[in-house]
Amino acid sequence: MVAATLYQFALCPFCNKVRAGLHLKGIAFDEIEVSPRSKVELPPLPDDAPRKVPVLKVGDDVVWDSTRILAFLDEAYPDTIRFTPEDPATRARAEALEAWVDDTFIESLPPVLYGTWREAAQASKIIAKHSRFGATEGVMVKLGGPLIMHAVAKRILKRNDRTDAHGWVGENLDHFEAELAEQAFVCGDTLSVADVAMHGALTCIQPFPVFEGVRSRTRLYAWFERVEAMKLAA
Ligand SMILES: N[C@@H](CCC(=O)N[C@@H](CS)C(=O)NCC(=O)O)C(=O)O
Repeated sequence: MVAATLYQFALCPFCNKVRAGLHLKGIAFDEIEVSPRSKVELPPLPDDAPRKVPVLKVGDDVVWDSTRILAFLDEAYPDTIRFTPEDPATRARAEALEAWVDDTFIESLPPVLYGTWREAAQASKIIAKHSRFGATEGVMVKLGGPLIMHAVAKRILKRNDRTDAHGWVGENLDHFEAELAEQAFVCGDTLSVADVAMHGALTCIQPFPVFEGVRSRTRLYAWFERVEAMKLAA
């Protein structure tokens, strides 16, 4: 089997989505932690590709963007669990929910992680535990990261005309839980890209206090653990 390499930031929700996908498919992969400022570790990319993570390299294939990467994995590893539903209506719903996670849910996260100075300071300690940077980059990421993210969090709230960050995430969790309803997975009996995206985003906030709001929701947390168990079993 050709080696797969994931270029990532450890606490990036889009990277955690791809990591979830790789684990669920049982694909072994190496991880390269990319420096947020220079991104020198990224493999050569075409001019029209954004210099962002995640990027996945499998043999000569270099794929960027978490949504494209999950679709690529279905094609490149046909003997593994499929994320893209065959039925057109289910597929459309799964892709719409995946886009909602990427565009709306993930957008609402920085304000609850870094919205107040207290949260930003706490985040700095959590990031120090989870990031894997060298000395200089490490200081920048652990101290500079939360400072920058605090400003980003304020901009996000303003852009979305929101003042209550935690209330906003709560509404989003309500929305996903309502879509999940009594089903095993958000699009029915079978796992799809929508589950992979949401699981990745939630894994990313697992070390933060806001994850308590996930743990306390019985149905949502049971779903989270169901997907987690599939990752471990693959
Ligand atoms: N739509 C992309 C979004 C990727 C993205 O925004 N990645 C962020 C990290 S969470 C990034 O690399 N930011 C670095 C930068 O913009 O310079 C995906 O799904 O992969």
